[in-house]
Amino acid sequence: MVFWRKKKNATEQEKQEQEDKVIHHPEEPEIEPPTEYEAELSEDQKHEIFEETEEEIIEELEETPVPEMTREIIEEDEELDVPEEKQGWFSRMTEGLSKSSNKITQGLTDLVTKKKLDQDLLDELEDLLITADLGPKTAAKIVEEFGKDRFGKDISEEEIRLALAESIANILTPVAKPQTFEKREDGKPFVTIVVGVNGVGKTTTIGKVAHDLMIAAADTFRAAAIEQLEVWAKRAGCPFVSKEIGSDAAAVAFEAYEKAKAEGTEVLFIDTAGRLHNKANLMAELEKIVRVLKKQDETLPHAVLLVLDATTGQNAFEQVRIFKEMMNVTGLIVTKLDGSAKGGVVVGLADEFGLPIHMIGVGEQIGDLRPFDAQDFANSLVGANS
Ligand SMILES: Nc1nc2c(ncn2[C@@H]2O[C@H](COP(=O)(O)OP(=O)(O)OP(=O)(O)O)[C@@H](O)[C@H]2O)c(=O)[nH]1
Ligand SMILES: [Mg+2]
Repeated sequence: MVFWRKKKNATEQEKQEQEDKVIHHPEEPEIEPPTEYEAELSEDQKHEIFEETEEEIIEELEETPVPEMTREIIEEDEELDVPEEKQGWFSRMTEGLSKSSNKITQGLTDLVTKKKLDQDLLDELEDLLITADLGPKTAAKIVEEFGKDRFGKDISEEEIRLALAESIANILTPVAKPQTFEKREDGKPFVTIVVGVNGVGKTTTIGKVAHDLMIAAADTFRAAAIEQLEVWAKRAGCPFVSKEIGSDAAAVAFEAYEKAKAEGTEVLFIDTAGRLHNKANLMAELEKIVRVLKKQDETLPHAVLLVLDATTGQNAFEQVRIFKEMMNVTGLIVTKLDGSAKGGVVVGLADEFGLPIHMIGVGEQIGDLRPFDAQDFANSLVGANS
């Protein structure tokens, strides 16, 4: 029998418990592989995890309509007037970011009652940026830069807004790197593993980009998760690899890579579970996927994308730290900026980690996931025009 024993190093244990909380949201039921833990789950949980029918999944997905996008339609779209398309996306992003930008713009209006820039005004501006989730370090840096040449001078709200947009764009520009899926010279598939805690939008994100690629369901914990991805794959018309619930996630990755190679697929996306019980389980599973892929080709995976949910705000920093410890995270995707007043977190993440930000999600439809543009994002966030 195994007894739970307090570790000698209590701080180490506390750290682990803290990290498990970040990995596993406290409101989520604790879920382990069904073979060992099924008996401990309530009927409702069992239904949610194992018995969600295809109809229920489709119904859930249909609440977020997914346009039928074919390669032809995308190419037609690309040939259309670019500025108009860009304008369309910009207004969608601005609308999506409105909760975050309202916080900043309303804060600015309340703040600028005086004309001269003094220390009080700078302090208030710093507080405002902190409440907008940019994080204390980044807020201090922006405010310091802002105050440099302007201290004691007259200042208008518009001037502050433009200066903020510029500072934010300067922070974001080095990390704004749309991911390109160019054909590899060796003719083998470009392999991307998608990781992140539960519910951040991994599966949906893969569904949104899934054109001309193959996707593999290496989240083998829930039947619903596999079916959810299969529905997306069918809609996107791309090949899909999965195994039954409870099977080895690394085996799915292995088989998917073999298949992608044999079929000459250019890009393979591997979805992973976020819903694991603790960091140790998650780490073991992700490490195994990587190990198994590396056996096939030492250069695999070519990318590890960490998906973050903007609504979690400052918690996203902790998630990046933990996942960076576990994997060689090559880039970030930030989702749910539409439902969040915490869009400023993107700026803090860029400043703190310098990891490429490839895409952002401002809604549940395919067109709501787009390459990340620094200047547009900065302008949207502070309510400045493009
Ligand atoms: N509003 C909004 N919702 C989103 C966005 N991206 C994903 N979602 C929704 O977030 C929910 C969770 O998304 P999933 O893709 O299932 O998340 P996941 O990371 O795969 O979750 P697990 O498989 O449980 O780890 C779904 O209802 C999505 O429609 C976004 O950019 N905006
Ligand atoms: Mg998923």
